[in-house]
Amino acid sequence: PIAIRREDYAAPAYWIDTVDLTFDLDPAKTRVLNRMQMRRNSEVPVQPLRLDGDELNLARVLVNGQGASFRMEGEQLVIDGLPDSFELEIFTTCCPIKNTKLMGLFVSEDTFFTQCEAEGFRRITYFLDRPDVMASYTVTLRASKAAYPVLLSNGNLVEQGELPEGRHFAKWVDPFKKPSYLFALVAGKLVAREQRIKARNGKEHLLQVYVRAGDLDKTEHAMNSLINSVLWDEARFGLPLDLDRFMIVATSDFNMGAMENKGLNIFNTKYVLANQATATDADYSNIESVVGHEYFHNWSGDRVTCRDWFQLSLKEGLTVFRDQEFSQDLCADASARAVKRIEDVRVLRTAQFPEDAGPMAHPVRPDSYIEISNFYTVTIYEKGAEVVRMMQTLVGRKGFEAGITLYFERHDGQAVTCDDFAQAIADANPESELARLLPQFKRWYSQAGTPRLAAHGVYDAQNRSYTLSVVQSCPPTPGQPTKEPFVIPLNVGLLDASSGRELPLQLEGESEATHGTRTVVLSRAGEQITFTGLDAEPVPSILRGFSAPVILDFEYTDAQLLTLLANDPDPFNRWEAGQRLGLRAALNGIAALATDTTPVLNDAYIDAMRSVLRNPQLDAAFKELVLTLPSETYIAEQLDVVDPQRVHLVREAMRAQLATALFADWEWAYEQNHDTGAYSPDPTSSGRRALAGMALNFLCLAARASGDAVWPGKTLQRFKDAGNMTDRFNALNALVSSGHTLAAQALARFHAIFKDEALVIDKWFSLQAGAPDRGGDILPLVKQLMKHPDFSLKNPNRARSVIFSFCSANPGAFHRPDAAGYVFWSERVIELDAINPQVAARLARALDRWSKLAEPYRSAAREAIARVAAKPDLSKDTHEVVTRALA
Ligand code: B3K
Ligand code: ZN
Repeated sequence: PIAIRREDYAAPAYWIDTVDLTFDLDPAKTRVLNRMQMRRNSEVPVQPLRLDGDELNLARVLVNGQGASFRMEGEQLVIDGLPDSFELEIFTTCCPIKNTKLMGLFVSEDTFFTQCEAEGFRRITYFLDRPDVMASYTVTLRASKAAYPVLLSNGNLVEQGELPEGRHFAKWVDPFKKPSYLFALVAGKLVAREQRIKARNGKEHLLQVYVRAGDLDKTEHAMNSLINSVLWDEARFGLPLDLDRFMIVATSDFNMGAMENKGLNIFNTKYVLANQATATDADYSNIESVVGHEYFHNWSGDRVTCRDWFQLSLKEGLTVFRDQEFSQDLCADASARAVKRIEDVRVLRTAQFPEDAGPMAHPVRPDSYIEISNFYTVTIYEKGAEVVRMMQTLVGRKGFEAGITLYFERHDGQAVTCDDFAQAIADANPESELARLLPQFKRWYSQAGTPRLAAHGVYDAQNRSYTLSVVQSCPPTPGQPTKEPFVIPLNVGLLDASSGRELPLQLEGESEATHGTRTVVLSRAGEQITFTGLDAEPVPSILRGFSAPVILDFEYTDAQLLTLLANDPDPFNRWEAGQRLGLRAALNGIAALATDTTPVLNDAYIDAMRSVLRNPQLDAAFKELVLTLPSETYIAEQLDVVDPQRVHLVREAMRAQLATALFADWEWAYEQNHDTGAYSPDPTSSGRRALAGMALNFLCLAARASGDAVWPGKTLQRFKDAGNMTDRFNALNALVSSGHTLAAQALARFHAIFKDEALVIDKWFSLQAGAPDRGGDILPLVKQLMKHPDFSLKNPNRARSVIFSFCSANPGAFHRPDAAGYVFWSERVIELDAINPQVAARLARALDRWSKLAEPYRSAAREAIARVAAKPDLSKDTHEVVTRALA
C-alpha cells in the first residue's frame, strides 16, 4: 500500500456538473445507471479521465451516447481522448447483501443504506470520488413496493409512482451541489416521527426521524434534540436550516456513530433510540450531542466542505466544537456547563493524549495517510475542537461569531482548507492576538504531540510580587523530531492561601487590578508572568477551564491542592485539584509496590472527598466527577514503564478504601439522591442518579470487604423496581463490579426482560466484558459470551460490546501475564479484518501503547502485533495501524 501525501494535492482534471443516478435495488444485484455531465478543468494540463471504483461490476460505458473505449488501471476506469465537455454514462452492478464492510451500499435488516464518507461512493459507481468535486444530484430509486415501501435520498422528493410487477419508484433532487461522500439513499420498511417547524423567517420545514416499526416510541428525544439543534444554530451563529425536509434514519449496522449526508442523516440506532426503560442518562446526552453534531455539519461540512481529506478537521474539529457548545448552551447553569466541559476534557486526556504520544500520533492536519478511514481520530475530532476553542478564547465569543459569519460568507459552496478557516476567524478580528500570531498559531494544525508546560512560582516578599515561569516543550512524534513553540492561551487566577478567596490580578506594569480569570497568551519557549500587589504567596489556579490542550506540570503541595479543591471558583480546576491528589496517591502507591491491603489514600484526601460529598453548595453531577478516581488509562499515561496489573491493583485498592472509609457518607448520599421522581434526562436529575449509582457501587464494594448482605440485597431490589434504565443499570453494575453472587440472577433477569432490545443487550454484553478482573476471570467469560446465541461478529455494535469492552476498555483484564489477552486480540483483529476492515483497524489500536509496557507484557504484545502484521492479505486499514505500531 502507498501513502497519499498532502503536498501532492492537485486540482481535479475534470469537473462533474450534474449526476443523474438510477438504482434498481436488489439485495443480490443492484443495477446502477450513472449519467454525468462533465467538463475538462481548463486550469490543469490535458490528461485522461480516471474514475475511482471499488468492487464494482462494469457493464457499459457511453460517451455522448456512443460506446467508448476505456481501460482499467487497477480499480480505476481510465478514458482517453475526451472532448472538453461531454455526457458520460456508466452502467454497473454491485452486491449489497455481501457488503460486510458497511461502506457503499449495504443491507441491514432487510433495508438498504449507504455510507460514502470517506471513499464509499466508488463502491456504488465509478466517480471522481474526492471532496473537491461538487455536483448536482438527481436520484431515481426503483424497488419492490412490498419489500421497500420507503425510498429516500438527498434533497426533495419530486416524483413517485408505480411500476410494473409490484415495483415503484421515487425521484429525488438535491438543490445543493455536494461532494460524493455526502450522497445517501435508504430503502426499506420504515416509519417516521414527523414534526413541522417554522424558522425565524417564517419558512416551514419538515423534520423526520425514520426507524423500524417497533421503535417509534423511542424517537421523541432525537426529534427534540433535532429541533433544539435547528433553533440553536440559528440563534448562536445565524445559520438557518436550508432545506424543506430534513431526515434522520436509524440503522443497527453502522461502523460509526452517524453520518451527515445532505438532508438525509444516517445514524447508528445507538444515537437515535431512547426511552426511559431502555436508555441511560448517558445515552440521552450522547443522542443530543450526535444529533446536534450531524445537524451542525449541514453548514460546517456540507455547505462548506473539505478540499481534501487532510483537511478533515476543518469540518470535524469545528463541528465537535459546535456540538460541545450546543450541549453547554442547553445547560441551565454554570455548574452543568462545567460538568460538560470536564467530561469533554476527560475524553481528550484519556483517549487523545495517548494517541498523540503513541505510534499513530499525527497533526490535526495530517501530512500523509495510507487509509483515510484510520484518520477519523480523537486528534482530528477532539483536539481539532480544542484548536477551534482556543481561537474563540483568543478573539472572544462575539469575535468568534463574527469570524464564523465571515467564513460562511466567504466560502459558501466551496471545498476549502484549515488555513481558510483560521484566516477567516483572524480577518474578522484584525486587532486580536490570533491575528497577530496567526502563522505561529497554525502550528496547532501542523505539529503533532501534546505540549507540556512546566510552571514554577516564586513569591518575592520585598516586591509583594509573584512570578510564574512557564517553559513549554513538545515531545517528538513520528516524522517530527523537533517542535517550535505553540501559541497557548493560559487562563490564570490566584487564590489566597489561607482564606482560599480569589485575589485581584494585577500584572507588572498595569495600573489597576482586575477580578476573576485572566487569559495570558504564551508564544515563546519560556515566559515569565509577574503578578503584583500580593501580601503573601498565593495559590495559582493555572489552565482554568482547560484553556489549551496541554499537560501542565506544577509542583503543587498537597495543601495547595486541598485549597484549590475546597475553594477554586473555576469548577474545572476545582475538579482538577482532586484529580491531581488522586493521581499522586496512585503513583505513590504504584512506586511503593503497594499490595491490595496497603492504604493508598491518606486521611486528608479522604476528608476532602467527604467534604465534597457532603457539601450542600455543590451539584450531585459535579460531586460524582470529583469522586471518580483517575482512570487506569490516565494513570498509565503518567508512567514511563507501565505494569497494567499493578495499576489495576492500586486503583482497586483506592476504590476499596474510599468505599470503606466513606461508608456512612455513601449511605447518606444514596438516601439523599436516589429518588429523582418522574424521569427526565436533565442535568440536575441525571447528576443525582449518577451520584446515587456511584454510592450504590461503593456500598456494594464495601459489603464485599465486610461480608454485609444488606446493601447488595437492597441493590438487587433497586434493580428489580427501577423505573428507568439509568437506575436499573447502575444497580446491576454495582452487583457485577463488586463481584457479588447476586449478580448472576440480576444479569439473567436483565437479559430476559430486554432480549428483544438490541441496544440493551449490547449493554448486557459490555458490562460483563468490562467488569473488574479478579484472578483472570474475565477472558474466559468473554470467550463464553462470544458463543452466546445473541453474539455476532458482523454487527459492529455487538462486536464492540464484547471485544472492545474487553480489549480497549478493561486494561486490568486484558493485560494478562500469560499473554492470553493479546493472543485473543490478534485472533479477533484477523477475524474481523476479513469482515469489516474499519472495525478491525479500530480494534488493532488497542495495543498502540505496547512499547510503554513492562515485561513480560511488552514482548508479548509486540509478538501479537507482529503476528497480525505477518498475515497476508491484510486490509490497508489494519496494515497501516500495525505497521505503524511496529515502526
Ligand atoms: N463524518 C462522519 C464520519 C465518517 C467516518 C468515515 N469513516 C460522522 C461525523 O463525524 O459526523
Ligand atoms: Zn462529524
